[in-house]
Amino acid sequence: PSPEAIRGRVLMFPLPFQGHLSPMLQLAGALRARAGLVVTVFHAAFDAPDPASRPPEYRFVAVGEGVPSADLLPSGSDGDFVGAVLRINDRLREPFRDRLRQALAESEEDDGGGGGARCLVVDSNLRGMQLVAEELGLPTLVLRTGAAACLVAYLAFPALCDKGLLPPPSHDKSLLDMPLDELPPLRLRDMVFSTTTSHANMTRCLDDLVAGTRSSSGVVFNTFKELEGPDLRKIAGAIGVPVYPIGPLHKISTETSLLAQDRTCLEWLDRQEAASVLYVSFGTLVSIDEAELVETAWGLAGSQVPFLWVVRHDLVRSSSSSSPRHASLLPAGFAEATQGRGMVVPWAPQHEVLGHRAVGGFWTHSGWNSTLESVCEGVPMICRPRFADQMVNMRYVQEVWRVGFELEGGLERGKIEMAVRKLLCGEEGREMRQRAKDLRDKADKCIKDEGSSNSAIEMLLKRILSF
Ligand code: U2F
Repeated sequence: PSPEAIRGRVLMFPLPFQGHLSPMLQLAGALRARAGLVVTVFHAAFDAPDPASRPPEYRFVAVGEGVPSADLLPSGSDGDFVGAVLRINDRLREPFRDRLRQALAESEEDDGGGGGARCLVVDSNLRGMQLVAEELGLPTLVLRTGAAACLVAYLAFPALCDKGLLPPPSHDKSLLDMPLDELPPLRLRDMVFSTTTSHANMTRCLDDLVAGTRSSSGVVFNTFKELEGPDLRKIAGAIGVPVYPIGPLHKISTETSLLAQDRTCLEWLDRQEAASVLYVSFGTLVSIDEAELVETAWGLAGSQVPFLWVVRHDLVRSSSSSSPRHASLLPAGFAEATQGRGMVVPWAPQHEVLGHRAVGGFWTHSGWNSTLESVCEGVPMICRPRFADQMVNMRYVQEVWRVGFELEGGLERGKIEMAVRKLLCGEEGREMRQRAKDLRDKADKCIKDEGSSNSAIEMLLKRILSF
């Protein structure tokens, strides 16, 4: 829109990880297209989105240039993301105050009659930034990049601690499989969000997250009512602020990938039969060790199923810090054994891959974006969750929506072969695919004119324009 049509500016602060940044930028795209709102995106200095892929009309503001990334990011091979979230909040809060003051002054001047900065949309993990905005009198909205189911689980965390169930008592491992009557279909083990974070840090992180949702002017969810209606209603009752389920965000707004995609895999998919290919990706943060990589490779080879496998440059956690951490670690003989039937890429155009007619299944780590993207294309899943909300997502995929199943036990080639064949070649897999397609149809409807997500966006825009 021309400057005259600008109806204000929305400030955004995503958590500086791809799976959080993408939905925030998709939300930015939707606000821009639907209501002529312009955006300023604050980002940790170490995570500057590539200038070539920044939409030209957005402002990007780096925060904390002097703070070394090593002080913020998860350290070591075990990836303590909760620790990283706490450090990002602690270390970037002061630098953000200055940047925000400056941005508020600038938007008054630059956005003409547009009404200036209306609010800050903050990732739900960035309570520190939200407090700064509140101090400066700016309304805040919270973006939850996970499922509604995940927030329901987070809300139940303190009560399970009070009951002495979390952290799980070490004397009785069988308790881990205990179903939680108040949280079906979750078990106690699904509430162990991290094995690398102290209980004190986990508690602090979740307390902050819940406090942030409660003190906000509303919570935006990348989900839709037809998928998670009961949990969305529970949340609305529990947190007492408006809830806006406007997903699937990747379907209402396109945003260019921040990483270079290997698009040759789409041509390769064009040559494969319908619903024959397994797509394999473990998202942006999960890593595996060298032995697991070898088992995965031979499991895929042994399944005899065509596959497209994303091996990120940092997927493999190496035992020695000096050894290479990329696809060259694939076992000798693997390329020959899978020639013509398998393709390995460092980063795929995932939305297009999942939407390709040749893809019949997705082996995922059950990150929420991947889960939702799979559901939206009618693709059933093999799930291998590792941490955070991924176990919760897996339980809903398996028990509630019944569009996939967990790969149980460790990564072991025989189990992988069986799981892949069950999903791609068996009757159970076919049924899961059918249920996934039913969900896809619901997802398609919810973003149309009378759809639930479309109405939620209208409500959200009204809210933003009222600030
Ligand atoms: C964190 O999840 P991740 O970022 O590890 O995983 P996803 O939520 O599944 O998001 C991965 C995104 O990266 C894209 C893919 C998803 O949008 O389409 N992608 C791609 O474009 N090309 C590729 O080759 C591979 C992936 C966290 F670990 C999870 O527990 C959370 O659920 C999640 C959201 O909060 O963030």
